[in-house]
Amino acid sequence: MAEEKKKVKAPKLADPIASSIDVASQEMIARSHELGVETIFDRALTMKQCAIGVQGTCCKNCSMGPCRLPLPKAGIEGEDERKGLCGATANTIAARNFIRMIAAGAAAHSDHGRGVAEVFLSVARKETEDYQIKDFDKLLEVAKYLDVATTVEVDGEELDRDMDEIALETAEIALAQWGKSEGELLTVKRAPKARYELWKKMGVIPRNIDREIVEIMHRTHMGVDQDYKNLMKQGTRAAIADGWGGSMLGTDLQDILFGTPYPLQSEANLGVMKADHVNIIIHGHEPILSEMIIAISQKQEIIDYAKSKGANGIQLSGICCTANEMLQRHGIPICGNFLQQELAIITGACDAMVVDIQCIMQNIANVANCFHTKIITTHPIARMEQDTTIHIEFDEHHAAEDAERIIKIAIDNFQNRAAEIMIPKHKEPVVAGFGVESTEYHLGGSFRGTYYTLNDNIINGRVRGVAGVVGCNNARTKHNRDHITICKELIKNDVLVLTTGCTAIACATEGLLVPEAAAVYAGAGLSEVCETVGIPPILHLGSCVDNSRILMAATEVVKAGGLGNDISDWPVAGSAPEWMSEKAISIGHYFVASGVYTVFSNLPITGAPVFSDYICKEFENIYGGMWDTEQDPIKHAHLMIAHIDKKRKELGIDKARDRVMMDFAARQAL
Ligand code: SF4
Ligand code: MSK
Repeated sequence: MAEEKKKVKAPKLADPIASSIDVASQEMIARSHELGVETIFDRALTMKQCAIGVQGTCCKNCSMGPCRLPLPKAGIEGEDERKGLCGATANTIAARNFIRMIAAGAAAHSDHGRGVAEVFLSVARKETEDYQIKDFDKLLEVAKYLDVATTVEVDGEELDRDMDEIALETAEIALAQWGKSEGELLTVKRAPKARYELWKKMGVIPRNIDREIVEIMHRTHMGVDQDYKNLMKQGTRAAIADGWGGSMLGTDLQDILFGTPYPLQSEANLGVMKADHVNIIIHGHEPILSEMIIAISQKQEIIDYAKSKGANGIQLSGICCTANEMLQRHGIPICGNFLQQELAIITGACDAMVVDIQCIMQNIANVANCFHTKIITTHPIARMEQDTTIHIEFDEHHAAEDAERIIKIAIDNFQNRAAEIMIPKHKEPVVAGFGVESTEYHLGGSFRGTYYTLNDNIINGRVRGVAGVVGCNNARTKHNRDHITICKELIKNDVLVLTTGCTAIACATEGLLVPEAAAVYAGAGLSEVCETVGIPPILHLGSCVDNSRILMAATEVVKAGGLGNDISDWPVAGSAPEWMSEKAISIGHYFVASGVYTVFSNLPITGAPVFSDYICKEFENIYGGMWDTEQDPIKHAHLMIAHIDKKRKELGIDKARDRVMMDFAARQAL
């Protein structure tokens, strides 16, 4: 009886308008309520954050804890006497937690990179025919920085070396970067000389990729490293191993295997799904999977098979970074970013969501159970416990076969759709696929490709500076609001934006990744440059691992001259406004270690003010880059602009912004 009297509480439902700035997402959140399907937007109302965890001062590194050291409401007066059972201070705990996030993020990126290196080695050994080398120029470039000879001397004559030999040696040396027993990570030498020398002086050159991650886990174990500065030294070394190692190799080897991206056109947002097609959404990170699905889905017999089941064709689209990978190399449309993964299923038109690794919410399996959607996991390290999901392990040795099986499951499932589907109409055109090479080409042309044109426009003030705006969505923030507000504010103030990850997808769905956006949103100087060269004011540079493209673009600017000797000298800033993943902390920290002033919406360090001051202030004196936090998106953008202006002043180019408009002769010169 007592139970009967219990009132059943109505679940709290998220307000669609308050949850996202994206109309397609708002429509789908409302639709989820009509259908009674719970999403992350609803859960964010009931699941509250831990007040101590957000301060970064909860330690659970041994079973005497968790020890919780929140900052007292009144602040700390005099000595900070807070201690865990073992005596660990708030600074030690916050630093240990922070670098464990770096370790997890670096591990995720680097393991992704390792997977690509292994496939590359299989290709070089000719163990698989499903993948081939697509970009031989890139192979030669990578071979060079891995110290692989590209020529041989025969009878005193220098001849080109056999490509198969170069590929094999490059693959072996690339893979060795993860675990070699001596020497240093070869890729870090790609940084500007001054940066490399600084890292050497500070003792933060990585020895190999895996070791730096393992050492973080050791040093943060109970009773090991108890000095927040020394802990951050290791955090810095691991972050460099990620950005200039695992991620950089991941990007470069993907370019070798799947092609270096060049600008192309496509569309973005949930509206790219087609009611009369088999919709296959690929979600995750590794293009090893998506490349093969793209190739097989374009085969005539597969299209005919889809037609035999009543569909008009196959529509592929992507969520999260796989979306960026498929977009930048093939123009496959983007379905959405991190917070749209459940919403794509709620359309009722997703016949299969194929996932690999990272950023896949476990709840998609529950949402899929309310529809006909098949969730197909493909990676041995990322399975789901729900028995309604299907696991098809993807392997480079039988990749084409696996891809065909996956696509056929989706096609067969087309007939199981319920009558009522609802796909939002909204989608925007997008131009994506910018990289170090294509930017050089755009700015200098094929015969005199150079970054000098960009430098010149920074020096003359048409382009005030460059910002890398990257990272995730976060259900604690209105979906896409901060990405868009910050990016618009930056371009309005003549700052050219380079973007990757879920920020890039937010910009795509907002219509900011087309050249026409320059005239509408960019300041006069930036818009002149964009219109003359024919580029958008925000350049899509790919996925999360492709943040290494931003590092290399920054290095090319230094090499082109006129803006100092190091990345920390020129007007550049970084941001991740809606971050949630540990990968973002690793990315942010390799930006900082590379000399970039980097602003996040918040960081789990506020409970340890001394440690916080160390990475948010003192770090600039050491590395020329530092962390900062700001939640208000307009203030956030202006912190970046203020830093850009500070660097312009230091370079003595601050007066150049009082310039005249570009005349015809200047346009011709450009
Ligand atoms: Fe507490 Fe120290 Fe154990 Fe952390 S390591 S849980 S601070 S006793
Ligand atoms: S997918 S890491 S939510 S960017 Fe790279 Fe998006 Fe962040 Fe995942």
